[in-house]
Amino acid sequence: PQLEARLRKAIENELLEVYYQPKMNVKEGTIFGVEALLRWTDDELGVVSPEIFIPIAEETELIQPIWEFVMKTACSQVSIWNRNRPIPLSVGVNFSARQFQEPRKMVTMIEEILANNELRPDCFEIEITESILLNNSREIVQSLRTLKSLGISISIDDFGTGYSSLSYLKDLPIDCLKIDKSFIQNIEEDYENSEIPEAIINLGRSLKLKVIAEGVEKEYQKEFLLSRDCCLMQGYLFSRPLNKSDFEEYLRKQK
Ligand code: G
Ligand code: G
Ligand code: MN
Ligand code: NA
Repeated sequence: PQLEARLRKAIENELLEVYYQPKMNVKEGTIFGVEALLRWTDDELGVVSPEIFIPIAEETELIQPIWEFVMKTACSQVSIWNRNRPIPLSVGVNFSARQFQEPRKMVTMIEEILANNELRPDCFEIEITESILLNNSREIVQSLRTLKSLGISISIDDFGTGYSSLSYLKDLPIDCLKIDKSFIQNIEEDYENSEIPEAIINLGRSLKLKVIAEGVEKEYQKEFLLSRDCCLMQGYLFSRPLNKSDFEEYLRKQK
């Protein structure tokens, strides 16, 4: 309850900030997109991890204003960055199950926010976990199809850690699998423990889905992924999530 009250204050006082982590095409040596990640620095508590406050926000109605804040901030920011780029960046936003309780409202709001910020729908990506799809009500499936028809991409976050069946991969309009970082971090220097990421890469290829590896920290993990022709990566090896100005600096250095 105390944390909830502070979170409420933090939203009012605009203490939440969106950070950006680059998504790399390592083969081409380019950044093709970013993931928006929320950060909260509280006056008294210091930095509070989203792993702590997102679950609290989900239990209350606070997840809605938080989601709208991340959506608006990230979409307007990436739209501005894209003005100076020959190939636009895509932006991935993490969605929680709560958004899918009112799927039609969610779709309307996404359309509105993209239009208001002049962000192309094909530059927008929603990141959802498998658990959201466990409840594949007709309404959710319909809303995913609508999003897809608008040109929006749908990525499965933390792929491989849910306990869901794989049948949804064929039935739903999924574009991309994000290999959970735990699998990538287990890959050792001699490529020991690489069976699961390898299997996910092959699964993605068979189903014609994009596959991105998360949590790449070591050069040899990158080399393993490249050797299996998985070129899309995200992780501290390339960059931590950065605030707006640090990310702009990072973009400048890339040129
Ligand atoms: O960036 P970090 O590793 O601290 O994030 C921890 C967890 O919080 C991750 O599971 C991440 O998906 C989640 N998270 C970060 N930002 C957001 C957000 O804006 N919305 C939601 N729903 N989850 C987020
Ligand atoms: O659950 P989701 O994939 O949305 O959250 C991604 C989380 O992983 C974020 O909290 C982000 O800060 C974190 N992260 C990103 N890259 C790395 C990495 O290379 N190593 C570790 N340990 N965490 C990472
Ligand atoms: Mn994510
Ligand atoms: Na993840």
